[in-house]
Amino acid sequence: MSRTVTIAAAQLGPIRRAENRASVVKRLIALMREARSMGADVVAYPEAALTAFFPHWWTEDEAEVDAWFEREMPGADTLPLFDEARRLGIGFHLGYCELDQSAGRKRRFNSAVLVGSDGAIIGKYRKIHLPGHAEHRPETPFQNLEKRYFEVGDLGFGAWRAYGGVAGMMICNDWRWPEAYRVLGLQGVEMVFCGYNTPVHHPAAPDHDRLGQFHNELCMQSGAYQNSTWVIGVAKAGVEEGVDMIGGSAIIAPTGEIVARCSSNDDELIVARCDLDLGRSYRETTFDFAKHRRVEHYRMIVERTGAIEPADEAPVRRKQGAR
Ligand code: CDV
Repeated sequence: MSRTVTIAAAQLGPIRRAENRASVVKRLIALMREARSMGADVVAYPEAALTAFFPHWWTEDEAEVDAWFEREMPGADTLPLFDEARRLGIGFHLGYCELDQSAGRKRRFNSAVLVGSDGAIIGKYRKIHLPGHAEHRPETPFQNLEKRYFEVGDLGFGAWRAYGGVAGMMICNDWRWPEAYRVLGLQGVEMVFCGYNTPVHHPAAPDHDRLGQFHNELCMQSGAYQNSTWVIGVAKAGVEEGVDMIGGSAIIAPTGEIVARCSSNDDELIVARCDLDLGRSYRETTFDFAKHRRVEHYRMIVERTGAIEPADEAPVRRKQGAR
């Protein structure tokens, strides 16, 4: 029996700083309806998809910071998205900023959830690789204050039974790190969802600017190929409050080939029929991890140099009741 899942990537154009959640959720629902009408089983949205990308601005006002975050998922503003998914029978992946109080103190994360076609949350991920800086840099045209506004995610790189296969998540800067893909690959992941907000300009290294789109595709294509998985990269694109962000949302096959790519810097949908068995011929030959990886040698190098940490090889978390 063939295992195909039709996946849509819903790129977003800029979100205005003053745009409220209701307006953004309307945009997300319009894209979800379009995705369903094109036969999609699941639609993926970008990183921090509910607001403008506020880590580009410095503020010391706690209340102003908190206003960018969701205290619950779904909450009153996002419930219509969950209801519409259930009504249409479509799953989704959503990046958002999470304010968590469960540890007895306020914690803020850059998070994402996988939601089933029944509207139930299947899994949650909290971004691990937080780029940028924590201190105020008023001399730059915009800032990358993720280290100020978020804590490092504490949930690891999980994988879940979802959408007829095994799905994992990472968020933006994570995709530049092969370890992130490999920890998912070790869990047999077949689809990796990754939302991003990537500015064209890199204030700390402007000579990288011309390569932004190339690095984007380089990371997604090598991550897909080396781990025999589909990768769904979804951008927030266009000029958002003066910050020009790359688009180029794409769906990449386990062959490493891009099978669909956005062409605008606005709200735009791309759809691909993804054969989840396509990765098998790579997983069982070139990238048969059990046969060909040389973990003992990697460990030896790690122990000798102390340069890097060995990867976490946690087993896949199987969610009861998930497809
Ligand atoms: N949102 C991100 O993680 N953005 C980073 C930028 C700041 C370099 C990225 O890796 O695309």
